[in-house]
Amino acid sequence: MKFKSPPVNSLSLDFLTEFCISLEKLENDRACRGLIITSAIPRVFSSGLDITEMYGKSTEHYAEFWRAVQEMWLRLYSSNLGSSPAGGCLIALSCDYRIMAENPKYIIGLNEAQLGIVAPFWFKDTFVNAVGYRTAERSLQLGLLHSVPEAHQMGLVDEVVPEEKLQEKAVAVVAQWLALPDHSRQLTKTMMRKAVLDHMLAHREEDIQNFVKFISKDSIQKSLSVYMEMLKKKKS
Ligand code: CO8
Repeated sequence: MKFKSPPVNSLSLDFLTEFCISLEKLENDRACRGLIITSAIPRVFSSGLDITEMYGKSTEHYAEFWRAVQEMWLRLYSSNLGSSPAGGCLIALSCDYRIMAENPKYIIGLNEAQLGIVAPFWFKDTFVNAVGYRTAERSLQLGLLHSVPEAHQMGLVDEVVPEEKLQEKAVAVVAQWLALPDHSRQLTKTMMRKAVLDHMLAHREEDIQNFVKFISKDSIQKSLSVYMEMLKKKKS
């Protein structure tokens, strides 16, 4: 699957809805056992959640958007499909294996704190499960975006390859994962991830209410507006 939503593959409500539909179709296709997620846009895998969906909209819209973000994670984190290497942090973290292209400009991380917002508990759990508690704690508190060598060293990405080798490597990794019987791979994955998935499902509605309440606050809307301005200024 190649993300292609210019300019920077922001995860808007439409994008997330289409992503979930495509994922469901692939899950139901018996011929498809593994999925590689990459970007069709040069230089960017995904810029993360579309900030404009969290800014200046109605509480109903915030609730609908947040449900779609939850749905994307629930589907991907529990997906029966095989490995899905890519960049872009939450989506990548929900995959089984992450391959990042070597490039001094590339960055990856959960930078919510930099926007004046807070990574929800299930983003945090997914991150902790990948890199360990202490590393996640520091990275989340500082809202760090890590360079490629740093991300590799801390285990946020599993492998680094030259850009032109990305697809070839991803195909080789999928083949390695699919060499195992599906049922043992899937049951092992469920064993490793079930607690985190169950925890989120048990608190799903509460999490939507929390998001809507938090994002609707004037102070948080102000932080997002300052951040968006900063993004635009950086450009000019
Ligand atoms: N949402 C909406 N618009 C965006 C986003 C985004 N996440 N990222 C970039 N854009 C816009 C830019 O403002 C710019 O718009 P315009 O053309 O109108 O000026 C356009 O996309 C292109 O962006 P750039 O010029 O910055 O493109 P570059 O190629 O130079 O850089 C980057 C690409 C590195 C991706 C850069 O755009 C960037 O750093 N973006 C911000 C990424 C970010 O901070 N994302 C975090 C979003 S929050 C999130 O995902 C989790 C939220 C959890 C919520 C919890 C609440 C409780």
